[in-house]
Parts: sequence; structure tokens; C-alpha cells
Amino acid sequence: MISRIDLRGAAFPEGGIDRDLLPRAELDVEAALEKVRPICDDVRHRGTAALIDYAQRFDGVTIERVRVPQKALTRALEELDPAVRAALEESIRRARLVHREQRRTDHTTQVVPGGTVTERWVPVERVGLYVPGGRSVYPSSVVMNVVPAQEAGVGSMAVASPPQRDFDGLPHPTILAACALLGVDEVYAAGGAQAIAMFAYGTEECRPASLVTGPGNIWVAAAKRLLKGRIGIDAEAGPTEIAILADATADPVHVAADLISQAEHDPLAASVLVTDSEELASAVEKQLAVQVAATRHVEDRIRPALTGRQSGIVLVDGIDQGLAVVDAYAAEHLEIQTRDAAAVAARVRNAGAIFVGPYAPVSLGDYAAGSNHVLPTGGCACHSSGLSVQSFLRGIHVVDYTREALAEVAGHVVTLAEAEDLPAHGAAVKARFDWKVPGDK
Ligand code: HSO
Ligand code: ZN
Repeated sequence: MISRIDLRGAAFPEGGIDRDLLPRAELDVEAALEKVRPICDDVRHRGTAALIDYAQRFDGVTIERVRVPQKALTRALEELDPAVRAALEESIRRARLVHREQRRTDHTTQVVPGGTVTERWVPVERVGLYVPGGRSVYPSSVVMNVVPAQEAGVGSMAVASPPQRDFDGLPHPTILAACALLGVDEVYAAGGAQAIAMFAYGTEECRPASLVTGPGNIWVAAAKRLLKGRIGIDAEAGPTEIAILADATADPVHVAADLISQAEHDPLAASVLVTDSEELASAVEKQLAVQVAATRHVEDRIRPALTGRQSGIVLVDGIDQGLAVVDAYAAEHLEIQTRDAAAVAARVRNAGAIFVGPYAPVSLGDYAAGSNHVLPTGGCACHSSGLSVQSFLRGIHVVDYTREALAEVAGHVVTLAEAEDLPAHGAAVKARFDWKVPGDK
């Protein structure tokens, strides 16, 4: 059910291998932009009334207000299954441990006597956190967005998640319960592009935010691309991906289970095994057939995901070539199931998150490792990181120079200003020294 790509014997160029040789889905965000533009404009001009109309049109629910009342949040938490509550609490506790250590302290560099530059870390004032609610209802994603924002010290945060027909037009109760558990009381029943527009422009009910984070479908990605600039964004999260670099020591039962685990998210999800062992490849193929037959979500998601061109088993000559392949692929999640897994993992350059050895499946990271599961997809791991405290901070340089310290470097500033044909830049310095650069004859 999964295709094979045989790269054995292929040349692996010094500068890395051609990404186009590797399986990957194409997501046409560009085409979605045109559909999303009028929706965003409408929310900008009509605010809540537009959101209510879109709840009717896209979510099939009649709502009177978009803001979720406090009592609905309280009730959702009261009615939450105690086992789910305990699991969420543990997930939150572990995420806090990891994210708390990501906090940054201000640092002052004394450049010269009397001249300092301080880098001051300031949290974004207000953020909007998007939590999907269509095919997927992920309270774990509430945790992964809210915890880093809280640990960064963000003062004001709001969550948006689509209104659900089965729940009186409120977001899914486990989403509400997770918000309540985390102490987030500003929640909106809004989904898709219109939710991103609500955060960007604000409405009667919702104050605009400076930044929006969180995963979403293609409409959410398109709205983020369209409104970027007006509002900061984390990334245009695409369908989820797992790559596994494995050798003959890997257990095919585990490898197959992990490939299926992420295929379960989406028909466009990608599951890629990179291995130098043909025996493992064959054993994994057999295991896929056995395990797929025994799970849910097969026809709508897992089978299309595994048989799609975005998934495959890539055969390589050895671990060095395997590393070249996984670096070129730059997976959202990368598992290393090889001999000396930690040493192999240390050589990886490009991945959203790396899972080392036989006891670190991606599912652990999805829920309860302490790591974040909002990660760069579509190859973006070669230039971007997952969500962290850093995503919610800005580093502001504070420049503080005395007259003497400025005098010492004034000549260089004036010289560079002249070299760039920007004499007014130089004049701004000279004006402070009676129009003569100190040291001039
Ligand atoms: N694997 C998804 C996150 C998730 N998994 C949520 C289960 N629930 C993207 O990292
Ligand atoms: Zn997952």
C-alpha cells in the first residue's frame, strides 16, 4: 500500500540531495487565497455579524454571539472525564517544565566604556491562538499553544475554535475544558479564515491581537499568508509528517505503528521510512497491512495518506545517505531507530523535532513528552523552529551611549554615512559636536 523509492546507488551530491526526488504533497495555498480574501474583508467590515453568517454557512450552526460565555467554560471543565483531565494536567505539567527553561533574560553588552547595548526580551502584548475543530479536535493543541505563551509572559490571550453543531454552536467541550484548565477565559466560537481575520482586525467582541499561532487547514493557512504583516504569524502549518530513519535493528512493528499514527491525522499526512535494510522495508510493509486492518479512520485518512505520493519507503545505501535524505526532507517529526540512535540523531541538521531510539514515538511528543507539537511542516524545518517561548517574545535592542562614547566613534559613523551618500545621517552626529566630528582638524 506504500510505494518504494530506491535511491541505492544514486549519487548524493555534496550540497545535499534534490528535494524533488522525495515524496511530498503539494498544498496549493495560493489558490485558496482568492476564496479567503472576501471572507477576511467581510470580517474586517462587518465584524461579529460576518462571523455569525460564516458559522451558519461553513459550520452549519446558528449562533447569536461568538464569545463563549464563562459558564460554558466552567461547565465543560466540570463535565470533563476525570481520566482526560488527569492526562491533560500531566501534559501541561511536563510542557511547563520544558518551556519555562526557554525563558530569556535581558543581557547588556558593554561595547565601550559609556556605551552599552541591552537586549531586552518583551512578550507580545496580545495573542490569538487557533485550535482546529473540523476533522480534528485536539485539546492537546490548546496546551501546546497556551503553555509557551503563558511562560513567555503574554498578558492577554484569546483562543478561537470552530462552532460545533452537536454542541449548541460552541467549540468542542474538550477544547473548552482545556482552556478552563489552563486559566484561559477568552474563547471564541470561530473557525477557518474568518477566525484569523477576527484576530487580525478585531471585532466588537474581540480586541485585535498582534500575533496568531496554531495549526489549521488550508483556509487557515491562506488567511495567515494574506494577513501576515497586519498580524504576526507562527507558520502556515500544513498536513502532518513523520519520517523514520531506521536500520536493520529497528522493530518493524514499532516502525509501522508510528507511520500509521501520523497517517491517522489527514488523507494528506505524510509517512516516510528511510532505511538501508530491504528486510526491514518488507517487514514494515507486512506490518502496515496487519495494523491498518485493525485500526479506525482507515478509508478516510490512513489509506489515502499511506498510498498518496507524499508517503513512501526510501531505500538508501547506508546511514550516511539516510541522513542526507532526511536532511533534504526536513521532516516535521523525525524518528531515529538505528544502532547508536543518539549519535545518529546528533548528526541531523533539519527536523522540527527528533525522537531518539525505540521508546520515543511521535505520539509521546504529541501529548506528553514536554516538547511542543506545533512544528514546521512542508520542509520548513530547514529554516524554522516549532512553537516555543521564543515565538512569543521580541528582542528589543536598547542603545545607551554617553557623549564621550559617541565622540569616540563619531568619525566612523560620518565616514560610513558619506560612503552611502547619506550626509544627513552624518549630520545628526555632527550636530551634537558643534558640527565638527571630534578628532577633525
Ligand atoms: N501530530 C500532530 C499533533 C497532534 N497529534 C495532536 C495528536 N494530537 C502535529 O504535530
Ligand atoms: Zn499526532
